[in-house]
Amino acid sequence: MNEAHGGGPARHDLRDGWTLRALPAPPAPAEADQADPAGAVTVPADVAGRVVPATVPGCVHTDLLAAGLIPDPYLDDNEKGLAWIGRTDWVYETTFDRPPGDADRTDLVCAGLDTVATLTLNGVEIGRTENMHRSHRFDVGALLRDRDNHLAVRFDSAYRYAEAHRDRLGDRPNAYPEPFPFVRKMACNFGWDWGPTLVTAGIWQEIGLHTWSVARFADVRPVVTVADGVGAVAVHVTVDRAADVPLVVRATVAGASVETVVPAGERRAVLDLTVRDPRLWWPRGYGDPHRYPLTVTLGTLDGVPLDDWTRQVGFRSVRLDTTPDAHGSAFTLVVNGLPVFVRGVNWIPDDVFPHRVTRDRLAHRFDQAIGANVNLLRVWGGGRYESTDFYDLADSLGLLVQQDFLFACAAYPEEEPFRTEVEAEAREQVTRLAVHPSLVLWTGNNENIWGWHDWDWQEPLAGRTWGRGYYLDLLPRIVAELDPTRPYWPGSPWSGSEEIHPNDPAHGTTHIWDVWNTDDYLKYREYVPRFVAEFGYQAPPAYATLRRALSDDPLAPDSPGMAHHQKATDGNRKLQRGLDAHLPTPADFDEWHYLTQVNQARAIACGVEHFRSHRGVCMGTIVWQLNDCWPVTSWSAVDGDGRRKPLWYALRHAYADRLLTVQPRDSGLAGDGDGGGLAGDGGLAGGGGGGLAGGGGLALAAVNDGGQPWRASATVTRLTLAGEPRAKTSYELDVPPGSATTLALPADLARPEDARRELLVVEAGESAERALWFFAEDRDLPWPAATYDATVEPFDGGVQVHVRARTILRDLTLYPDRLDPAAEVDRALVTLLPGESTTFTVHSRLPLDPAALTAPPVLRAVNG
Ligand code: BMA
Repeated sequence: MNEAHGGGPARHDLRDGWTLRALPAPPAPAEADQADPAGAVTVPADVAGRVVPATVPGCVHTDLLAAGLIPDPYLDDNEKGLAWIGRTDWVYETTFDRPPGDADRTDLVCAGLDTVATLTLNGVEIGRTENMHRSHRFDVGALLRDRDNHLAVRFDSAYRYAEAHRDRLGDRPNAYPEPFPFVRKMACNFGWDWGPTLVTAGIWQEIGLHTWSVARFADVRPVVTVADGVGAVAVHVTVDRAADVPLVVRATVAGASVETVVPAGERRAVLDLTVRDPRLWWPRGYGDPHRYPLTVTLGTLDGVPLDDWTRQVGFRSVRLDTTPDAHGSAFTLVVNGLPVFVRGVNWIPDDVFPHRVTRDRLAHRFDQAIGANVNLLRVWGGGRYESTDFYDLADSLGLLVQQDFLFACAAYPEEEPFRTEVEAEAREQVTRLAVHPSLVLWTGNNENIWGWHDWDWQEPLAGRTWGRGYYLDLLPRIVAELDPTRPYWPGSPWSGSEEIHPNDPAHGTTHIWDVWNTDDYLKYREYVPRFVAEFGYQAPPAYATLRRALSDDPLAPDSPGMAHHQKATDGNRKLQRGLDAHLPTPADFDEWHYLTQVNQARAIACGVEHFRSHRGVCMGTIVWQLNDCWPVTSWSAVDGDGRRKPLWYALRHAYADRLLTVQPRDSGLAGDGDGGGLAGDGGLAGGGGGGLAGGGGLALAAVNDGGQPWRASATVTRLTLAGEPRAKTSYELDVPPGSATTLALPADLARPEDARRELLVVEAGESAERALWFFAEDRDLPWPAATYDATVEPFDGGVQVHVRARTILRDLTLYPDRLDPAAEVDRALVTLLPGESTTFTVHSRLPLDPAALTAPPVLRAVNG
């Protein structure tokens, strides 16, 4: 507990002494039982009636796990045996003494209850809640005694609540056979195509007592703008009162200060501050994310302090440019007047049990995002409104954030109690998050407008509500009222108007999922979208992650644990389809593991490099997905144990400021970039297209997302797999900041003599990583068996593995986690030509066996 100091307000955490117990099942209507046998609950004998120590914030699953009453839900198929938890009612209880002091008011403040809760203090019911995404406050002073106050929070089964509303209102179409649209609770808790079904209950955020007198801040909502070198902060304040007296509010930022009196009887005030020439908050890659502390205080006329509030604000402008043009209509994020190409990743809850996601864990994950040259995180709508730690870290790092409102992949009812809950939740979350400069875009939902159009919803809906009123009316009104400087986009995807198909790539944002579901990844090249808000490709997690989570012996793509930790429809068949199209047939599980990871990396690199080569028309890509919430085969770049897959390394390359890439282009497209000059000295003028007939051409694209012009000499060499050059041309690159340019390659480069035995290598000195182009698929190439010399050199904290290629080595990757689960390596997917060398730096505290480190399955290439 924090003790009260003086007579001022104080907060007293209630973290101690909590216990948890399962309640006997309420009598179920006989009919419902028959209709839904899955709904039957059997609490195991050793849990029934047992009082279990509880952690707050926390949840039932993690308490039962800590007490040794359930196995770890993330291991093997333990998930299956735990479905009863979400169908059981639970009660959390604690006792506490009255906080010291003689404050006017004592409130019980719950930052987050998951979800259907009834609160009782000293035997008196003080409130009910039914929304995980809201906080709640109860005036409890009159019920408190000096000692041994008994607080009970009963959680009714979220399933029973949701199913009852579903039965009352009528079911609606949903991508998953679960009732999550009928309860305001994290949707993916009910299972997703990357997540387990573990329906939680508990006090998932802080709970405590707040003592205060006279008045307190109910909300402080700064609206921060900057224009023509002048920053403005309009501080909107709402107070709660215990006494009807005049109040003084003072706000201070960057040396500017302003004070106002809130007269007796009034609850609101707006204070306007002006800051001349503020330092701007810039996204990563554009400048420093400078912030200023904003302090707002509340007091009486005679100077007694009552409340205070401090946050870091940033001066920056943001808008969406959606101007119609020859290609459709744009979707360009403009920050401080500069169009930003979004190099994004989608973010899901980093753990099924969100209280386990500490600030340190977020900081590590953000480091991983930044390390992959990411500049935006999209907080996906099936999870949560992200935490204050999340946003504060993003603010401090200059990472941009897009936050979805919490609706995903289903039709949502707009009837009560949902309409009221959604409105209250949205008002609270917009008010909480609007202060963060990193937040640049609100989105109404994930895929629900698309679903209404394309997923056969309209007939079964038969005119029932599905969420349209939220996305196109309620939510934009709330954002316009409470957060008027920030853009709102009704859906992901959304094309800007109900007249246009919501997933039309030529307008607004698009999700590209046909590639993973039905088509080959080369199909990415058939799209030139304005902004890709989701596209993804699966791979299994790291080997060490699999070995920690699964006891399968041996591991196989379809061994029981692997199968259980693959949640996507036909996931393994889709992985196999991708392998068949591109890579040699894996001989065993280790090869399958490596090749599926390589294929994931190549698929996403193919998409990103293609989309970036169309910079100007396309202004953003958000890869599905950065992270995982447990150990699973998924589209993530970082797995559920936090280990980076090869995709992470591929993203670091594909998302670099300066990107060289070879792209197939019909001759008509050559030179179609959005500016810049790339002059060939090989007898071919930029944009000419040379003698290449349409359809068979290749172009060199150079993309510059840095702030400086990119001037360098680039060479393009056509050579054999044995490294013998066949043709070579040099170009002078001159790519202005924020642009891409393409140049058709001449026939002597673009046309191999033997497609199966040649490749192109593009280099531009130190100014960018090199680009490769193979003329045939790996599965069709006559690879020489990989031969190399490798030496291992220890240093304090790890080893360096030097590899010198004797043959070509395709996508050479080192997996030190196979020897030490904690080991990490600095590079992956390195292609070496004969005679070339590379060094892998491995951080590990264990002595690693040099022989194991330099041979498969730890060190391996496509060709061995
Ligand atoms: C989209 C996402 C997620 C899903 C992913 C992979 O639908 O919005 O709902 O996990 O595709 O299927």
